[in-house]
Amino acid sequence: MEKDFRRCSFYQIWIRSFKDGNGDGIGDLAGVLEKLPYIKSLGVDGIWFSPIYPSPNADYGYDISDYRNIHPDYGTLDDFKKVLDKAHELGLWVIMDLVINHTSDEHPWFVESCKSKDNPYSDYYIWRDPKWVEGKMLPPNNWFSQFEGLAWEYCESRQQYYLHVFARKQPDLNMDNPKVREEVKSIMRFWLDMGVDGFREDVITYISKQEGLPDGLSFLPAINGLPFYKDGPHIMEYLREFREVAKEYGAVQIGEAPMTPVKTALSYMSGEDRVLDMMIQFDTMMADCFLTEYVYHKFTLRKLKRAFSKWQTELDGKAWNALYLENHDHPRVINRYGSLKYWRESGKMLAACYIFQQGTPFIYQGQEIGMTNIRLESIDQYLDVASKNAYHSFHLREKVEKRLRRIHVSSRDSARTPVQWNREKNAGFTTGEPWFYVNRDYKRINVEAEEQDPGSILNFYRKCLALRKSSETLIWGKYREYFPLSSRIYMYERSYEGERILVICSFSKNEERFRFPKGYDGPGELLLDNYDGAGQEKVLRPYEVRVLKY
Ligand SMILES: [Ca+2]
Repeated sequence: MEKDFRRCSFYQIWIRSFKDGNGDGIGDLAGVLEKLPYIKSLGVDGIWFSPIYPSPNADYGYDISDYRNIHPDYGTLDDFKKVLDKAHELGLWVIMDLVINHTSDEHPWFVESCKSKDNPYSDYYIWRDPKWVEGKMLPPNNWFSQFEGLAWEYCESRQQYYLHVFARKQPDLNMDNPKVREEVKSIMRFWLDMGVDGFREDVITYISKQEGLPDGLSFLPAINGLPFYKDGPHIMEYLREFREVAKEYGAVQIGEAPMTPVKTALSYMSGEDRVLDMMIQFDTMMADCFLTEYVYHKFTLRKLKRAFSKWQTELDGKAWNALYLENHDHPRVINRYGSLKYWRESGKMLAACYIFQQGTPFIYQGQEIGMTNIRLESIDQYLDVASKNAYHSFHLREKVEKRLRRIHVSSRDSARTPVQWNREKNAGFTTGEPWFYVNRDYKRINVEAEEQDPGSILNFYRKCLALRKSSETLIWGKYREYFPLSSRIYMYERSYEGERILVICSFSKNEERFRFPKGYDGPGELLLDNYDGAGQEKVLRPYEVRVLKY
């Protein structure tokens, strides 16, 4: 199957909340199999599965205890093969999540590694002796974990600490050990031999740690070790080894790259000898927060536009963008960058504002129907380790209601509520008791209702993807932003072989006057908009989007 990933678009499945096929309240592969025709109907070309491997779920699948199997909650390897075959039959690629910065602490490698300093797995993880200061035992350095407390956990049987950049139950692998890299390649081959089409590689830029593991700046919570484990000294070597395997199979590789500047990203994914095909940057997720969603500030369009345009222009002609506004790590985008009052209008505008940029669009489950953040009443109802930690670590002097409001706008759990399929009990997600809360808005926001409504957000996503697919300009065209200083309107052009397409997006709750850029006289041919009936030529209605061809 010769496909160009640059022409493709992908649908991300976070399986636990996608669709339950056997009534136990947990999404599974039977549910995915049932919904493959729906996914195909969106007009996407492939699926990215967030981890579906056995996992104790300390970080919902991103803590893997067996790389060569399927979590029993989700089915069996045979069930997976059925999904894979059916997806291929429908012309859909299947991309697996490759989580190799760390494993679960319940992975047999780690269980063995803990036992002694001289067993076959003793050097699979990053073990260090304690530091003794005035008779007191301290961790080897001052790094914080990104999820909870310090980045080190003591292990009695080895009398040593192990490193965990994320949760305690996610020990970091020692990628400097060639045996570990052989394991990674063997895992890749296992899935590629089965027929999967590529990998989305979790925090792949963290896998090479700086020698000596030096102390970080102690006043930076959560990320003080970052300079010493991000884009580390041997990262290119290691990624080249993995690339060799991917190349044998023609597999696509998408690297997750938190806090990676665009210049660094280019070093990974430009040129023929690139080690990654695309990278998932975080800049465009930061328009209403600082570094992480848990440090909220008011949404500013100019910050979003700067991030969009930076990646669009810097990668142009050199590398290829992965475009997204939602995934399992971020709250719902309508709550963030759109408006609940103008739910339908802003949901559609947000779709068009990114899908028509240069790059490969990713759509996260539920995004295509405009799912919104869930509002839970107490912190105990939230399940995500990072949300709980943020609640218990930051803004402790504020009232409970205010702290909960912060979690409501920032929690990853909002992306993890069951997909709303219809207006029946549990939104049609399960016939049993759902494992997590269903958003109360499901009677209004669900797939079935939106299927029947030609003006729905769902059908708008279909139109966007179909339009992109049919237009060489929207796939290959050069990107140019107009009026970058506007704080209410985002306007960009894609141009290719004499054709120009202008995308005009309002991020305002009010009507906004606008003018066309120099060189544009008149409204062109309207390819797509999100209101019934034409408005005034030079006034945008709230959250209006127009896609115009010249
Ligand atoms: Ca199930």
